[in-house]
Amino acid sequence: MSSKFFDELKERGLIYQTTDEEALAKQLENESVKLYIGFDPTADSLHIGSLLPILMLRRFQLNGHTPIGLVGGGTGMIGDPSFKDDERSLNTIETVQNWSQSIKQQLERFIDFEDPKNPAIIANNYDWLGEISLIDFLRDVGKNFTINYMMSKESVKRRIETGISYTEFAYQLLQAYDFLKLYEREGCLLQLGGSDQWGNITSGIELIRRDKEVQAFGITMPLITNADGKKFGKSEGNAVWLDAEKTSPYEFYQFWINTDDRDAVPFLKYFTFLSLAEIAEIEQEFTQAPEKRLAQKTLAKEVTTLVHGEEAYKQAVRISNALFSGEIKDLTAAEIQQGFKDVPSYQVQATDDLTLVEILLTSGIEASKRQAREDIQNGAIYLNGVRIQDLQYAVTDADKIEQQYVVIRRGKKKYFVLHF
Ligand code: 629
Repeated sequence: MSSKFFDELKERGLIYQTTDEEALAKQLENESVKLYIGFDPTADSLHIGSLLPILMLRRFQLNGHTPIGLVGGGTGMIGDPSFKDDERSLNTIETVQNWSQSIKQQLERFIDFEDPKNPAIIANNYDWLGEISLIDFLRDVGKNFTINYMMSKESVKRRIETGISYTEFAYQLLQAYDFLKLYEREGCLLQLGGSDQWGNITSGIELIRRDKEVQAFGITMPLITNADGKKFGKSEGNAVWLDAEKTSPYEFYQFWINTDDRDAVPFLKYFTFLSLAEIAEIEQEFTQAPEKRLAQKTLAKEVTTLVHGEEAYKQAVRISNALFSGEIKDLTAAEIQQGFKDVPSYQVQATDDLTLVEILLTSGIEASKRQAREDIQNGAIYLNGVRIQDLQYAVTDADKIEQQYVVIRRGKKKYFVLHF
């Protein structure tokens, strides 16, 4: 028995491991299954490392199954040791609860609660982990697991040698208990996670089997790697966040546009809802003319629209084009802020109009008056994308984008932003 949906997931490269694949594929084919993925609040936003699992929830929902987004308000108080080299420091309950709230809101944007047939569910494991007594936990959960079983997990093996607290060691039982609770409360029979979650997921399946004599299932997704061997999800060393305040839609768009040629097609399969047939067409055009970057452009369009919406995507394209061509005078102040975030900026206190030479000097763009004049005369200075060679040029309100910004360029691509 195979399932078309499950086969497509495999073809997209989204399946790393499963338990009892045959029985699982059969369930997915014949029934509407409830499934969950957990997200621990370890920051005030999710980053693109969580995007693949989030989109998985949506893929299952689009195929008639019911996704449960679980916020780890309880497990976030403990810290998952899976494949982590070091013990985590504990966060305060206020912090974890604030972060849980943000993460809940982010998850809610990706799954549909209004679907008449299989509306999504959101849950927070603090609701049960915050209440269970230690005695109940040790009797009802702990008794089902031997220390030997818990220590045999790849995810904690390394830490057994280097050191792991009792607290973090117990984590897998908390996650196992969640799966049992979601089975009891919602009839949830399937848990998904990245490949780092295999050990925790199988502990839950084990608990449900022992406690309920029911077969539950697990699926893990591959860890995304870059063809160039760099860590996926980092842009200049920083995480790429889903929160627009932390990573602007323009930066987000740039991250995807910069995808290596070798990764672009696999990423279309992982991160978009385009059909495999549509992706095959794009791949064909892309192979014939990689310099047109059709695969990257499609990827950046789809993912930016998915995460930040159509308007933010269009704005990101406008900013990118403006920066590429130097035609920036039609950008809005908000677009200048996004596009020139990492460019040196200078606060200019101008009551009167200043000449361009004076501005270049007071902002520190040029070291001397002589150098400023020379650069202007040589045609190396651009104001809002327009070359200025007039030594007497005065910067007036008419030059200020929304009364606030003037963008100076020296040479081909050295940018400075003046903020009035
Ligand atoms: C309680 C907590 C559960 C089930 C899961 C969890 C969270 C889990 C975990 N997951 C990672 C996280 O929260 O730590 N113990 O950052 C992260 N996850 C998404 C993917 C992941 C995983 O949110 O599963 O593999 C990243 O791709 O690392 O009852």
